[in-house]
Amino acid sequence: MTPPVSLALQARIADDANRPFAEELQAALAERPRRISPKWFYDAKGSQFFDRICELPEYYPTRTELSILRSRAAEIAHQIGPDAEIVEFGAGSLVKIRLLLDALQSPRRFLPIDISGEHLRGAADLLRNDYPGLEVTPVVADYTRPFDLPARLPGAGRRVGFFPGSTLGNFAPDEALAFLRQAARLLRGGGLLLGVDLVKDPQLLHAAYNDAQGVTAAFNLNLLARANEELGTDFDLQAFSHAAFYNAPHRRIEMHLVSRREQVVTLDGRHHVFEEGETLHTEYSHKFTVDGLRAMAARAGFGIGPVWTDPQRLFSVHWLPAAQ
Ligand code: AVJ
Repeated sequence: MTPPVSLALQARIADDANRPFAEELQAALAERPRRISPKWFYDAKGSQFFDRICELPEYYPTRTELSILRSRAAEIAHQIGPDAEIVEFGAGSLVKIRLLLDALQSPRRFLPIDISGEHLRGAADLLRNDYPGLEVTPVVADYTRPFDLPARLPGAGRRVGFFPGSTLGNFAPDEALAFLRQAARLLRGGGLLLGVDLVKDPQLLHAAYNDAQGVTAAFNLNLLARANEELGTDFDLQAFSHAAFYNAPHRRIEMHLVSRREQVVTLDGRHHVFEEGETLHTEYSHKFTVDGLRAMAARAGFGIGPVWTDPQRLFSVHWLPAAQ
């Protein structure tokens, strides 16, 4: 029988789990410009909003990447070779990894890496059922920090990373380079299959992050709702607006939450004044050229392999071999 857990203990457990979010938000509110990592978008509600974004008519990246993976699966599998160990950065979409696994010749092991153990275990269980020959080894880690992988299986083929969805674009440029350097080290002798969004007509980009139904706005504002629920902040959701725009010189969409009036927000007894029009920056979404991405990958220690795009060149999937 599970012993009853007192309310006080439950509250302490919750506090411990929420401390990283509280600390990062406190720091974000104190700095100028105010900036918080987009990783805090993804509580249960935020993940649901993101799933809805992927279905929006304006949001082309998900369906375009899926169409590339579907139509090029055989060529991708040929680059990767037999008996591979697949390392996914983030316990991502089970649709995308299945497309890859279905095309590969006898994949040996799947290692999804995610900061949330719960999310990971769910994803791992679902895959184990459908791929009985595949070993599934979840790794709980923050892949933006240094970490190691379990030893390679004897007789396994290449170790191959999978990083779809243009999540690389969420990093600042120096963070993206650091991530790629770590990936090149972890994947030595194998390679990285990387999906990134491409530079394009700013109007198309703008529409993708300012959808008519307002789902992206709700996704952005949910960060404040989450803080109110988990950390006891007093953000007035009516007093903040979603703002997303294309910063052409930096080739990125920036998402912000803009204060509609002067207001004070309190977190753990500390007061933070927002002037009218002051923002909390919540996300970068960098857009790449094929050559620019390849140049960054080369600096990180990768070789250059084939790139696959859709006919409109909206999105790209790169095979980046990692030196031995
Ligand atoms: C798919 C996580 C990279 O930058 O497009 C979608 C998330 N943000 N709409 C992206 C997102 C706003 C996103 N990532």
